[in-house]
Amino acid sequence: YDPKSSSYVDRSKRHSNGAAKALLEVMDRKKSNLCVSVDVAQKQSFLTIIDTVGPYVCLIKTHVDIIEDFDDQLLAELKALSERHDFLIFEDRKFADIGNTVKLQYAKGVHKIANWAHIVNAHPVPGPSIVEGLASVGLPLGRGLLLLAEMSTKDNLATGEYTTRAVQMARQRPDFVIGFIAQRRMETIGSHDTSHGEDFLILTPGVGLDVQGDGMGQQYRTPKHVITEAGCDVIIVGRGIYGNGDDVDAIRKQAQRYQADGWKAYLDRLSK
Ligand code: 5FU
Repeated sequence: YDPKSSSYVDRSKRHSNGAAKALLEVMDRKKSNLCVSVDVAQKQSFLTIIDTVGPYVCLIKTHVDIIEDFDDQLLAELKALSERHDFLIFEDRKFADIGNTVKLQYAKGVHKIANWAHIVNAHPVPGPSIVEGLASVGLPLGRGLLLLAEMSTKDNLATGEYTTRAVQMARQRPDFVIGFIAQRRMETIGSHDTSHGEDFLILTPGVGLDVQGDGMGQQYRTPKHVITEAGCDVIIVGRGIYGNGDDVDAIRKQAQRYQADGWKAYLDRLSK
């Protein structure tokens, strides 16, 4: 079994986790493997971008702690947009603490992330206890977790044995860990036999069509490289979509462009 040569919709049937299933189904339904990362500080701008790109994405990625005028109304509007435009929500929280602390950070505080984010992620650095802490909150709500097995930045430390250990941690909780933030497929890592039929979702940041980096360590690859060649599943694009000002027509055009490019890269991979 090779997830790289299987369709998103066929793969949805292999997942028991509701968030993973729902994501693969919406990707198929909307013909989109595009996740837009909406990293802006004002609520109005945040909601306008999401309303503009919503029809073209399978997933919206947030950093809710960036928003200066955050309030509960924003969450209500985000939820409404996710229903209107048919996308899931991924809060890029990058939990990284002991089980008890991440459990509190996930469920409580001002943001109450578990109430509205279908998917969150965590650094594997604390070991399996971080997954247990998050699962105690997320599993009863049908949520899914991604582990950060690799990063997109220059000279990052998530390589080699660290990446292998992240994959081993995921294998211990397949009901909750639905995949990885990574730059390539992970099933063959740790000399694992692919005949196990393992299927991870690989969500990949550091995607751009026009520039190679941002002068602060970010490194960009194209959808063709990420989806067709590296076999990842979802392209995560931020500034490539809204980085040239807040003209909604320009933002819409970029979202359409990345959606088309990402989908073409997926079809090319299937026909290989
Ligand atoms: F885990 C990672 C990573 O390795 N690289 C990233 O860029 C996460 N990101 C996030 O993806 C980062 O926090 C941004 O929210 C987003 C990329 O935004 P960009 O504007 O496309 O560079």
